[in-house]
Amino acid sequence: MNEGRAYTNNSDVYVDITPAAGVTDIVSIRYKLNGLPPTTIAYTTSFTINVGNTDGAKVITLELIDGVGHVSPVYSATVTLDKVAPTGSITINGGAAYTASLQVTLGFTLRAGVDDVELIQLSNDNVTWSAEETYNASMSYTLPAGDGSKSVYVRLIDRAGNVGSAQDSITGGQEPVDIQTYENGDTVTVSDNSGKLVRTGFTFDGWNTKADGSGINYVLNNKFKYNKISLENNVLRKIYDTRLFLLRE
Ligand SMILES: [Ca+2]
Repeated sequence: MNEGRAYTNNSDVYVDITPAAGVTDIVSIRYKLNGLPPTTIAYTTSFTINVGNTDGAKVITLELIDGVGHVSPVYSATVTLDKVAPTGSITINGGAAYTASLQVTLGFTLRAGVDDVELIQLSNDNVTWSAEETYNASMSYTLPAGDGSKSVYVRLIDRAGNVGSAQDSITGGQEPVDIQTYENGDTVTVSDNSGKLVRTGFTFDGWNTKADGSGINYVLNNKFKYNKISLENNVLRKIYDTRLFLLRE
């Protein structure tokens, strides 16, 4: 039944009959679904039973009957109907906004109660999908080459073949590096976006000392005095370390 698989998402369950060697006189099949009154059909080696739309175990018992009314032993098989697609989410590098490396870690979080994901497929464009592979909560992944916003889409496939999906994006590129060193009181000139950090839907507008844009803004060629005490650290370095844009939609 169900080609030997224990789970299905199809209400029409396939039943295949293989008589013992030499048995040629079967004329009918009598089957029951979950103990309900029996249905009798003409003998065939393959047929479907509609098990309805309610998820759960479906126990099918059947007997084979020959031309003179001899009835075989009862044969039984169980298949579990599951029509609920898994739901969950994906993160790239734990949800980081930016990456300077194409080598990232994907993390998957399944919604509470979802425990039947067996396989995944991945895509960078939601069109072309990788081959199915075994689900793990975390895996390494190589983003497509080039700077820019990268998306990873995932199909979460459960044991019955239901498919759920999730997606996350991350911005690729290199943080710019200012190779100069500064002493207290030196004038620092803010550099351009030489690392080509980009984010889809946004235009580069400058730098900010905080990830949420609530810090100090700096744009290209802004000048400021480097002050080790008030800024705690080399400001440029701090700006660059935050790997930020000041973004304007
Ligand atoms: Ca399921």
